[in-house]
Amino acid sequence: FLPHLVASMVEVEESYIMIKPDGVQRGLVGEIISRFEKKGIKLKGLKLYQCPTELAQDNEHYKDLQSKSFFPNLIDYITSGPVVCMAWEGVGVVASARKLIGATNPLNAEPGTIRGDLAVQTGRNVVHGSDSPENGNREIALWFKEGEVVEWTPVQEPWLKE
Ligand code: IDP
Ligand code: MG
Repeated sequence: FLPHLVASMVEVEESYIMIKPDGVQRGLVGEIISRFEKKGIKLKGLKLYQCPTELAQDNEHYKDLQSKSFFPNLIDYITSGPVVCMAWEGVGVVASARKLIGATNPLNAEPGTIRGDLAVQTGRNVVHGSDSPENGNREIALWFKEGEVVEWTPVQEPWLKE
């Protein structure tokens, strides 16, 4: 395939991005949102939310991590203060958001990524991003209520897509 053909096959996806309590407490909300905004993806949902402990424990969100030794700490961490819940849409947004976020362990995250620039520990890695388009849809449905995700057309769209 020619690169432009491959690029045109990547689909419009949704990613659930969440600024974790450390990002909010450290005053990094604007900095983190601006990195996604500048990339040219579309913000469709945004709210500050205090996640209740019961919800975090039963929540489908971290279901695959329930058996891990760090799970209780993860629940304490994620419920320790408000988080910023976001829904972002764009072509290939799931993978591109993960690249902007960087590796799970901030010590392995490249400079220029959010975790590489702004964090030092896996247990305080400031931001979450969906790991597949399926999980993007699933997590947005989990964290947002009906009517909280907005469909709209940014005026800059012709300047982002040819
Ligand atoms: P990801 O956030 O990069 O997708 P996952 O493996 O899905 O990484 O883990 C989810 C979250 O669980 C991580 O972002 C981190 O906050 C926490 N976590 C993962 N592994 C560890 C660990 O070994 N110690 C403490 N926290 C961890
Ligand atoms: Mg993950």
